[in-house]
Amino acid sequence: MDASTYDEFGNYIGPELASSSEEEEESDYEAEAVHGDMADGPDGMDRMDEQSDQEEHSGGESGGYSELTAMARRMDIAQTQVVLHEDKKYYPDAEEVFGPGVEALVQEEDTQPLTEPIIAPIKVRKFQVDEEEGLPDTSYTKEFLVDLLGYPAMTRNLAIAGHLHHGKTALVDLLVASTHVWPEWDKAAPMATPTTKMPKPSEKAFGYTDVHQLERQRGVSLKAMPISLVAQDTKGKSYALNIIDTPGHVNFFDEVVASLRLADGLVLVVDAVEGVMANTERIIQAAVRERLSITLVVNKVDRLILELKLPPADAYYKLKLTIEEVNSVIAACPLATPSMCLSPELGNVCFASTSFGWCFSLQSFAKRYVEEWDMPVSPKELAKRLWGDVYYHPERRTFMRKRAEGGKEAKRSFVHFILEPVYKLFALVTSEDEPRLRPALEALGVHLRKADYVMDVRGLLRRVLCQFFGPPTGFVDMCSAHVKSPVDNAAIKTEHLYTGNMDSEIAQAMRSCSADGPLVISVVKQYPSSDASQFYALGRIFSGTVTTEQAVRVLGENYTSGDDEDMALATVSGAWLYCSRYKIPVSGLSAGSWVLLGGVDGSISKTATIFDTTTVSEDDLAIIRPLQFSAESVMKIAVEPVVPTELPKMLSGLRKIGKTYPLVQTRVEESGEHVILGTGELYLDCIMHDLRCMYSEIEIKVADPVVSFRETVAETSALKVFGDSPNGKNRLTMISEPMEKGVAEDIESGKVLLSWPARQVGQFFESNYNWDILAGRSIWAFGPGDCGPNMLSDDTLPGETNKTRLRAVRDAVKQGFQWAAREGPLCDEPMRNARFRILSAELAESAIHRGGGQIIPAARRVCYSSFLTAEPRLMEPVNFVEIQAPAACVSAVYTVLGRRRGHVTHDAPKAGSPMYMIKALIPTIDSSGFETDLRTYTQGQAFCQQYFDHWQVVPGDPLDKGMVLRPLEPSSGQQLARDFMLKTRRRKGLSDDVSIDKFIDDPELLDIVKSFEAM
Ligand SMILES: Nc1nc2c(ncn2[C@@H]2O[C@H](COP(=O)(O)OP(=O)(O)OP(=O)(O)O)[C@@H](O)[C@H]2O)c(=O)[nH]1
Ligand SMILES: [Mg+2]
Repeated sequence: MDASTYDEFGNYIGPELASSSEEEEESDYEAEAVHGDMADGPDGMDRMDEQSDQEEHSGGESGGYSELTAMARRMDIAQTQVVLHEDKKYYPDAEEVFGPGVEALVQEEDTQPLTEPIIAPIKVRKFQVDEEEGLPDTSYTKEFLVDLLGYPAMTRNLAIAGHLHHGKTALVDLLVASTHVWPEWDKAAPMATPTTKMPKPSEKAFGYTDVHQLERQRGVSLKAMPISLVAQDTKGKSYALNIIDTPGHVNFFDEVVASLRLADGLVLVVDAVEGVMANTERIIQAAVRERLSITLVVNKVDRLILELKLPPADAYYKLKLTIEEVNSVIAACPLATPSMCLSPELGNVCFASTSFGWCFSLQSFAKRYVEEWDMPVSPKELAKRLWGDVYYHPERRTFMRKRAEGGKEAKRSFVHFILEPVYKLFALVTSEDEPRLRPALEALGVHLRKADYVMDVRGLLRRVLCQFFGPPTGFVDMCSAHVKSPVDNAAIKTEHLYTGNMDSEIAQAMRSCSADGPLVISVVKQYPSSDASQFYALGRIFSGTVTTEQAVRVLGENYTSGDDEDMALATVSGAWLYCSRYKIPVSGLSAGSWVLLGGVDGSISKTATIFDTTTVSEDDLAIIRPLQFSAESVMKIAVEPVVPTELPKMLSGLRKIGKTYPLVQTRVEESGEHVILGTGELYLDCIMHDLRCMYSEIEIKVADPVVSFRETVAETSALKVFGDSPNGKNRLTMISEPMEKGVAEDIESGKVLLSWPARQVGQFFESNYNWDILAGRSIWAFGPGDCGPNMLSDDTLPGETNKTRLRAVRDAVKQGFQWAAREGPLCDEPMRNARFRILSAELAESAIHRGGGQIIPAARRVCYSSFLTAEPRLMEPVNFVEIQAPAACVSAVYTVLGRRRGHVTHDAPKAGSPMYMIKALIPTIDSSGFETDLRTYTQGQAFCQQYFDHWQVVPGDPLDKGMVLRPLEPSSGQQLARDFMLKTRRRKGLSDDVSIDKFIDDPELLDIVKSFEAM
């Protein structure tokens, strides 16, 4: 033993002894292996055999043996080596169990709530009904429809509108059922009117255009939905109809306004029993404003027969009355012309009972007679004699204007030829059973299956009437004759809507509805996909042809030629014809059609104008006017996510809400509160549904609904107030006063515009309000915005004020005024009906001392101080309510209204119906819950519709500190103004009191103002 190879403790420290130790191990292993094999018995023998087999196979004895031994050795090492506790493996890892690519997470505690499944099922997000099997079968080919749309003269763009539940969707259903394979319609029986009988679920037929989840749950249309189809008139000529079915609920009037923008003609649907209602009037007014032709469908004629049980002669009077009511509303519109008058013999009125599947015009009915009786007159000539005071004398077989002839009374031709046969058909089907009914029907050319005869009477009636009247060709006649085609209407629409130069190439192409001109599309609405993940834009092509993959410019509502911030470039990713439940993909569509575009919605918030990028130069661009609603969003709710970290989700949801609801406004208040402004309770309810379920899927807290207010002045400022700029080198003196009644409304409705030459503005005020011509000319601004109901005018005298300097700071003063008008001093709400007059201005000599930074705040402060010295008042919105109730409930209606500060303005029975019509005004803040209250008090017999009507001054002085407000007690009378102001201020995080000290620096002036206040 070599001592140098060992240390003092006897451990070996010499060179490695690899070979010898390996040999030793090897020999040990051999011995063990042999030993082990022997001990294994028959098994061991088997293994030996296998080994020898393998060896033979591998072809080398020594090689195979050494491999085997190496393996055995490794196993042995694995078995004998010491493994640390932490390296020990007790369980297989995830990869061994589940395969490669699986990640296993180990969590100390359960982070998932028990209510959530560990492996959640895949969620299908679907919020609207689509055709399940792609495109449905139709009586025409889709290619034919698209080709026909290429001929604008053969196209009609129609908006179907009317009061709530007057049967608009059912009218569209009738057109769909006559052109589409629609099993749902065939199965469903017509429902009884909702007031008389609740339908069984199996009977329930959903409108083809009611596709939104909520529309089906509530049985009311909420969104305007388009459909394009081909229909034939009485001569068999095909027309491509682009139809948009609009909601009838007053809260969704914005959808109607957007639809009217797309259309060339309005198809007004009126219930024959209810007649003209509040929303019918508003729709007519909006259509006249949009310069559309109006046609009428008097619907639910069956109610006169089955419900009111009127004799045919009285039914004629009721129908006539309904048409006259519509005519009188049209005639009352300022822009209406006598040519808009409606009458069945002119062909612009149809009669229908859409749930029983028929709709006819006099001409289509006359055609039946002419064909069946082989009459020697044209249907048009006969139709002229079927309405009005024309009587048919059967003995003489002539039509006469005189009722009695030779002592015999003749029947009115409409009653004789139309109503009586229809009544007889109703009587026949409802009273006879199959053995007698079948031959009678066969004689009329109505052939039914055996199964049809065992249906309930409503179902059978519909089968019979559907076959008897056939497809609604009379309706197509009416639309083709009385609604202008997109080519014929192009000039009117362009002149009415286009804001650009009317002599430009674009305007010329739009006027001629040219398919080869530059592309111009007016986008009015956006629709979410059925899973609400993306948006499509629906628009009308004014000129040019849109194709997929086309590069376009999208101009928003704020685009002007000087400010192109609101313009974006986009590529059309897809173009479709939108048919509510299905979309027909098209490679291109040309002027006059409606198109649904994909890929362009990114920058669109409400409406937009689309131009192509190639043919039009940027200087020629101008937008198509944004929608003008006569309604206003005054009801307000504040929203907040339950989990604060989910705020971004809510904000993105709010953006999407803004895209799909034309009139909704969302904004953040100074206090950080997110508020949504809508037109009414149902509107806000639907928004909350969409926000919670479709667009954000989070829990959201909602505050009680409140309303927005306006701030105004009741008197002229008590004294001239002045305000200094921060550097003390400029001084503006102003007074504030209320404007005459009607000025604010004229400004808002655009009857007077500041873009007019000053002389014209002066003349407007001179002729309408008896103003001095100079007073009109000195108007500087309306505000807030271009059409805000407040005014700033320059009443300085040239001798006292340096006019040149004042003109130089004009923009800054206007900005200060705009700011003040947007956020009033009482509770940060916009001002209304206030006129600010600049009486004098002392301005710094050098321009540097009178920059925007000095003048804007000074102008704002002096607006505020003059406002506060002019008896400031709060204004609240007031709703118009129309209530329909049976006579017995009228007193209950008065009681409910009385408890909510409402008062009745009109109360009379509705002619030709058992109902009473009550018209009333009710402050919007007290209107939430009114409908429920009314139903409760009248056992569900009264129906109401309400919409914003006007602004009204709240009683009381909001600044009167003497008013004692008791917490938890409702305020009344003169306390209201202060109560509303304080509550609004608190909600917005403002201090309780409005102090004028903030706006007046000069101590002397302040003393005088305070002494006035104390008086
Ligand atoms: N008696 C009768 N009832 C009808 C007729 N047409 C529709 N209805 C019923 O009137 C109710 C409303 O029909 P819709 O077609 O949804 O009416 P709408 O005008 O589209 O309603 P909104 O869009 O919600 O304003 C339904 O209960 C229909 O069954 C009709 O011709 N006669
Ligand atoms: Mg509807």
